[in-house]
Amino acid sequence: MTRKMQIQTVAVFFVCLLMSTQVACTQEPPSNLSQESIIPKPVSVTSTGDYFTLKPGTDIFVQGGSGDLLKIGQYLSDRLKPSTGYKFEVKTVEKAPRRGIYLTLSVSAQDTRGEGYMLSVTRKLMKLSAATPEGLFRGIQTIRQILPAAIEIGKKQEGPWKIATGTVNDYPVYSYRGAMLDVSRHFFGVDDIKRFIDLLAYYKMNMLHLHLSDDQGWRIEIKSWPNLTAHGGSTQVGGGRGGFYTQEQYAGIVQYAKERYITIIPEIDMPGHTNAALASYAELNCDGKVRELYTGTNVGFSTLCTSSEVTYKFIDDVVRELAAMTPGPYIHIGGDESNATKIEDYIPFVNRVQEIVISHGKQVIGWDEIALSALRPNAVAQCWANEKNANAAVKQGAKILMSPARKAYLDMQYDKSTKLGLHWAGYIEVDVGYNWDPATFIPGIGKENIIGLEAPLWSETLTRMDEIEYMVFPRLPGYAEIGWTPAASRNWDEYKVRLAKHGERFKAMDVDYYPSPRVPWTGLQK
Ligand code: TNX
Repeated sequence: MTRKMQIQTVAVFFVCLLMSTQVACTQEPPSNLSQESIIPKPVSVTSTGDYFTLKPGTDIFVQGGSGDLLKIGQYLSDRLKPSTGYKFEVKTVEKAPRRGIYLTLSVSAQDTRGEGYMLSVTRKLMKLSAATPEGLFRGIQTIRQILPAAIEIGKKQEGPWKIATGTVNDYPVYSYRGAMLDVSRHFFGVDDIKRFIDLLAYYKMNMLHLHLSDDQGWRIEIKSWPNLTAHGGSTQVGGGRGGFYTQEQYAGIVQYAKERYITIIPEIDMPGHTNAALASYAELNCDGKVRELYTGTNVGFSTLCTSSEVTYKFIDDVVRELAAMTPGPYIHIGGDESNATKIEDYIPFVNRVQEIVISHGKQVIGWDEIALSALRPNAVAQCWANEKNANAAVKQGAKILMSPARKAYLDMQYDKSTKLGLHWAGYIEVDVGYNWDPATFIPGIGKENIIGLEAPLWSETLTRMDEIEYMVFPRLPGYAEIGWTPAASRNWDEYKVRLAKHGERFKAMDVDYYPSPRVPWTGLQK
């Protein structure tokens, strides 16, 4: 053997050794799609034991040339690009490609309702089908959740990017699955709202209720009553500088939400919780005297002048402008805690405001107190405190939106040690927030009476986005699951293991969250 040959033999030996260890190192864990931690839990999942892998050349194919589908394809591409560093080109095709990611509206499954979707993953093709673009959008959230958590990191990561093969067949129980953000007590800017919308979308929620006015601040520009924001929006709880959304900014929020198949529900709270308006226009007060701006946190001291025609002209203008910039079906009229309004004034007031909302082509939602008046067909009562009110609403044929404070209020503290938030309705640990069923919560009110559930976040104690996140996570995924997954398939002991795995996703998305001791956190937690 010459010296050259000797060197070659040794080199080949080492290359082989290296290759064999590599094979050992990259040996795949068993693939099991049914074991993935998808929240909300899908209706059914089957596994076929192989892997689909995202690669530098993986493209996203959408069927037909529809703008909606191309946008959804682009949305998926934008989610996958930063961490993988791949291109994910979006291409239109007429029939299923042989490999890649394929989004199609040609669904034949009977079980795929409006928001339902079917995902089929084989070694070469990941096919997502739905009856509507909305269904495809929900299904994309499932795709994100069955990829490694690192897919959510905003910069390039090491792969491999594998997805277990099999099928998911999925659709929601309730059509209204939402959260509320109080931007009145403390103001939050457009970027915060957009981030909130993205987090809702990740858990397949479809409604965002914005509490746009209260005693402490008026947050939406109304062109016919400009002082509402100029003066009424200038402060917030604690006396700091407030803020408001111009109509253009609001339209931007609505559009951003729409692209994520989320409906914005604007609330103007009345006749109580109106000090910001009463401080902006003297004529809204029965005594004609303008009120001082308020920066405290008491409730129940303010009321519009229910006997004055100016009040109804004001409401008509506000609702007209709001309805014109809100494509969603609902206007929320508040109606809660009107302790400064006599009941004999409150009832005709709410009746008349309902007419105004209907005259502008919208459906009424109000807090459960509105059931004290004569509810119009299609009105929705949002049940937060009083079960009698909820029952009265159902007797009148109204539907119920479930937001019971002691289960679903995101501003309630987790336990005694939580620094942010309140506890007037109790402490809501993560399991407490998860363990209930809207369809059995109030005697006499069943699934047929309920449009869904909403988790409200009041902001008396919250001033920054990281504080919002801390109160919202990890409870929000639980509310999303209650709204999506059939009650019979839900179980805390099984859910908490799935939720634990989402800790890595919160970190990847840079979400501040409460590391509850009741959740067996794994992965990056330690
Ligand atoms: C009650 S819930 C309120 C809000 C407060 C909240 C604090 C409801 C309809 N009214 O004004 O911000 O409690 O948790």
